[in-house]
Amino acid sequence: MKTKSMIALAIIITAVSLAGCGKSSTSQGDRTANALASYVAPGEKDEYYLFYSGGHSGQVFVAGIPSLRHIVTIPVFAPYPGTGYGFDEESKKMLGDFTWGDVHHPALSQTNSKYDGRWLFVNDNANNRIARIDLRDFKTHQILGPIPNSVGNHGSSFITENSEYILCATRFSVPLPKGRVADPKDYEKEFNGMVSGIKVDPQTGEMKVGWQILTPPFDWDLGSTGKGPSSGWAFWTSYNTEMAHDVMEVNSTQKDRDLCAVVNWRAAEKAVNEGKAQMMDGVPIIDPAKVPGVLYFVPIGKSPHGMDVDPTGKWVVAGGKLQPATTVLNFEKVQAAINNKTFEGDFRGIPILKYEAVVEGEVPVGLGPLHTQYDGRGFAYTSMFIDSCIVKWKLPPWTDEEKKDLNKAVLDKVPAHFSTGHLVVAGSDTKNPYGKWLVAMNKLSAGRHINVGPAQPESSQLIDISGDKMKMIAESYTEPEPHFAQILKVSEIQPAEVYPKEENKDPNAVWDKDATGVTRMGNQVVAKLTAIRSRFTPDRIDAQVGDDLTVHVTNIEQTRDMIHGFGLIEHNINMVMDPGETKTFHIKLTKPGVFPFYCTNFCSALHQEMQGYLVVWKPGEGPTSAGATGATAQR
Ligand code: RUQ
Ligand code: CUA
Repeated sequence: MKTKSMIALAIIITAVSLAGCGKSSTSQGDRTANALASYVAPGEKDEYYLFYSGGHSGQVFVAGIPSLRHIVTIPVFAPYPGTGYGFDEESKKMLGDFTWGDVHHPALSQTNSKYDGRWLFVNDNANNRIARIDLRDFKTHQILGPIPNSVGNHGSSFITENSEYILCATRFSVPLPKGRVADPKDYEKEFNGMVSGIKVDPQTGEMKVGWQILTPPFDWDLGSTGKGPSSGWAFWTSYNTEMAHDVMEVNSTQKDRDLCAVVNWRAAEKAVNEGKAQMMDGVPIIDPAKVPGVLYFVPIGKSPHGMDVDPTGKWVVAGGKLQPATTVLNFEKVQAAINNKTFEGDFRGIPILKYEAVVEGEVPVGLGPLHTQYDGRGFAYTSMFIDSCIVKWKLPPWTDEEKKDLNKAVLDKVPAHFSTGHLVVAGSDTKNPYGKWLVAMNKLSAGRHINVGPAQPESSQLIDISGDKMKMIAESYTEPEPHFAQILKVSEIQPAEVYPKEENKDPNAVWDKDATGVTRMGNQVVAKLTAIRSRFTPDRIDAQVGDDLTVHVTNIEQTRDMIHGFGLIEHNINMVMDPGETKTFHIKLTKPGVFPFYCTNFCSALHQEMQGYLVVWKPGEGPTSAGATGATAQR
């Protein structure tokens, strides 16, 4: 979203008036009331989880609401020594060849358009992946991708009403399939974008690529999925309907309207089942020009960004980045226009719905509207990047007076600091939002915090939306860089307290001293250890230079939060095992020496004593026979 021109514009405007929506002043009485509203006293707990995407940190941050305190980081696309993520074999395999990702839009799993508390899905814009976090343990359990024929997985991850699919659209177009090369000068002819349906297993949450819809080379932007009357549909804005390939900030902003996508995903699924797809790189691809009814376009002004379906499923609101208004589509009119073929032409065989036939109105919310959220009481809240504020406005149906002048539908503005990107209202994308809280995720904090040098943190602000007027309550800072977020009521999930011993299916788990030890087969050395306060058993591993060493560590605690780590000196290894968990690492031993290993997670009064030795003998030296090396541990 941070295009140079918008940043430049924002900086200019920020300099002129730091608060585009007027000044906020807080009286002593308000300060006290606001402090109390977000105060969670020692020993008390927050009411909601806030799951922030972590942007190019590759992670997901969990904070509490109303305190806005950061509680935990869930590593997803980048190693995180804090939980040992990316060091053991399983998480290393999930990360593949990548050590970072760009997380944008988290989506909680839904059943019947309500959060069902099972999974959180997040997309990686950079390496075209989707990850699944299980809310039972707040850990990443699957990373799917890179998705074939998909480049720039930004318009993602939008979940359907019953978590049937994660829907994704490409930000970038390239010659397809991946690996084919063409000159960007031939962009219009040779490049394509794609909409992907990622199928989610209803029992396990396991994702696989279902099908894809080939699109013209527009840059797809943000989207959302339908419900109620728009059930089975999904929507994306686009920028670059101009199909420019260079000097984008000028060349892709020529037209007053860009074409947004209206996708019938159930029709796409049906077409694939009926054999109407062609395979490309192992995926069934639908050409929407040949399969009518799957894709339609609708023109929206100008370089739009967010496109958000309201809780009733009737209104779809697009933010016009470069137009000072949000455009409200009426899905019933969209449906009628499709049925009556009220088109204003086509683009490469894809019908373009007539703008006047499907738009309910353009609401003059102000400068730089990006994303819109809903409280379920008929009100919409739009983030304003340039005006730096949140605008509350009324959804249709509008009175005649409001229709004549939609300024009258704009009800309230509250300044945000500064340049708001996404915002989230609790439960906005469900059919029954919780309402009450809104969090503005601001791109600039502009020194509102203690000085931390040239780079400044991102700012988040908590706004109470329960009354007629919005109330700015609190602010906090995060690491780079929250984009979207999801809010879930704490009482709706019951995360596990430990991994029960009987559920540990790892074939290399050991629970008894007798099963621990070190064995050798040729140059393969395998150590099976237990960890419990405050010792590893065995606490000595002997091997030789040139050996392949595999170490399995089982934390045999069954007490919550009794976590042990396994850090190995000078070998870049740090595993962390939760109670009942087994983890494995594998290394080739290349240097002789005695390398202490130790518990990295402070676990007990004798945590420091929780240590042992990896003795790497020179070739031909030291104990080599099976069974000999673990003997010292069997005390
Ligand atoms: S984008 S600031 Cu990645 Cu969600 Cu709109
Ligand atoms: Cu175990 Cu520290």
